[in-house]
Amino acid sequence: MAALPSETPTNQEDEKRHAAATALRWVRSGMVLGLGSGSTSAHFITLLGEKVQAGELQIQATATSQASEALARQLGIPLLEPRRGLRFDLTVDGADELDAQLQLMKGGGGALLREKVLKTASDYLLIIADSSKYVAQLGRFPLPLEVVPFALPWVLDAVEKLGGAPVVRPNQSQPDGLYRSDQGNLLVDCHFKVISEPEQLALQLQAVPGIVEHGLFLGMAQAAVVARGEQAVVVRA
Ligand code: ABF
Repeated sequence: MAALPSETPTNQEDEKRHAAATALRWVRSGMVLGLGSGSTSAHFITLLGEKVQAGELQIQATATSQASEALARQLGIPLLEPRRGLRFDLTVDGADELDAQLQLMKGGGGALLREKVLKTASDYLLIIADSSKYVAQLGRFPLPLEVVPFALPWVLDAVEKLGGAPVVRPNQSQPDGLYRSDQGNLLVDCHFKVISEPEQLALQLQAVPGIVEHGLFLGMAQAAVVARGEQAVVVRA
């Protein structure tokens, strides 16, 4: 695990902002960008919007969630609709956990499907995170799954057999009290506590019908900016 700077107490929001600001160094005019989701990505989108509005950057982008899309639109970032052949020079996104090998746990914000779709269409994925996300081993954060509603009972059985305690994500604002993704599917958070074989677990989850996507992003990120206090450490795969 790459050493992070000193153990002084840090402010998580300042770190998110710092990581986001550092990520702007990767952006060049003319790029087509994938815009991530979550609060760290929101800082990045906001800072990017300022550069676009100031005429300092000419870019186009697609967002990984309706929330990020609304923010980007509000900031005047030119948006591209999904289309055949669309590729991204760079996608900047957050994570719930990342380890020294840049294995990622993502989806705590519910955007894992579009995040993985855009990552797969990207030449480069840069993760931005505060120091609390940097872990020795994935798993303390519950692994999110996007699940087709019809398949839910059997998915819950399968997750339990794999050793994860599944919890269907609630949302009090929904009529049935359950969270819905941008695609209208359910989210299931799986408490594995420790995921010692992420590659194997990913393959096992991919074999379960009805799981649309899981939050393990393995071998996908080229670099991460992890902010600790005023310092930003670049972790490379
Ligand atoms: C998103 O960023 C998700 O994959 C992940 O859940 C979230 C992390 O949220 P935050 O940046 O608010 O900690 O990409």
